[in-house]
Amino acid sequence: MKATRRDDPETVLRIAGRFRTGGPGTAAIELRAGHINDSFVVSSAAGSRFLLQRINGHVFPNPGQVMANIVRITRHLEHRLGPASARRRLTLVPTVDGEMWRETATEGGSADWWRMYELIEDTTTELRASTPEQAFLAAQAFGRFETQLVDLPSPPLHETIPGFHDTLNRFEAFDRALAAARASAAGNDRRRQAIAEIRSVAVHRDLAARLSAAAHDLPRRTVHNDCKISNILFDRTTGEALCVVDLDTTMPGLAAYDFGDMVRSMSHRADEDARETSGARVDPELFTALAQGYLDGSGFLTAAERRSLVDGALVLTLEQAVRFLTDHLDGDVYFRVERPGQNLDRCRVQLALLESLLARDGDLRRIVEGATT
Ligand code: GN1
Ligand code: MG
Repeated sequence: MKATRRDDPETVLRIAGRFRTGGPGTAAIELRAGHINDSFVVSSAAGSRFLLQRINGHVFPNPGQVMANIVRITRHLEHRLGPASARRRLTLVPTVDGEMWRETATEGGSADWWRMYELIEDTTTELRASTPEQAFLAAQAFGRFETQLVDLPSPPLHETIPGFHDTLNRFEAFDRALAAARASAAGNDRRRQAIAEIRSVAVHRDLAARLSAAAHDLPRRTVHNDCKISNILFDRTTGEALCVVDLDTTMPGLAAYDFGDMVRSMSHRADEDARETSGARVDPELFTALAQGYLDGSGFLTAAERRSLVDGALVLTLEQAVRFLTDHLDGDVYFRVERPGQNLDRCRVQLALLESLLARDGDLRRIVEGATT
């Protein structure tokens, strides 16, 4: 029998054929986007294109809950935005059996979980905000997305990754990774490469409790939880921020998580995995655009939530530094890497940004206070 790679186009097309694509698939091309799931663009003979994704079962312990959430979110957005809004929201493609996802068995005996979306054509994605205008549009789109979910009928969405933004817990996972790294030669090599970063996260550890300490004052809302610019589709012609994508971690959380993620990913000019960190400094113009865009799009924040936004930026940037560092120590098992040391580079970018956020803490708070809604 011919040996097939797990993801050769034939295999992917066979899986795509189990979804209602209106005709056989003619091509499947892997899209190297995101650090977690595997994505393929599938073209059909009828000329439509689709996004087929395999959910990472190591990261999402319960893919059924992920999909149950996404079914609820996409239906709610369709209902709220109306039938003419197809480019402004994700649309799941059902399987030929009328299910919203499909499970396949792997050679190792475990299961793969697949889902398909209609591809929204004539859009572009960005890896970082190139202008304040773009940062404003992205932040406004994430704010609007939260607004659209304010009246999502109960019950609350499933917590697809428990404790996702529990920063104290993230530090505990880091402690475990550090202890485990000390116990092996390869682990010790990785630890030695990261001595400065290990020190730096220890220095800032007190910040980890900042949001949880204020949480009694902060309403839990349905938030996106991964507000980076690459999760927005921009219209290729008009540049409009059309659609928020990546709904896997949309679940109950704090507005400060989302704003914090926007700042950590869009308030500076460094790529997430830049090898040198000079661009990882907060740019007040980008930051102002983010605050204005988010406040404009969300429009529902309480005074306490508004006061928590800069703390969100500090905590989320630190948390992401700790997550990348933990994965470096673990041997790159969580975030996809293309080269050795990439997670350590990612961690360095976050730490450099954190230093600059801390240095301008007072300015940033004044910007948020002064931002008009
Ligand atoms: C991961 O898969 P992707 O690239 O959308 C991660 C986020 C991180 C982000 C950093 C489930 O998102 O939490 O902030 O990378 N998602 C998960 O770029 O861990
Ligand atoms: Mg994501």
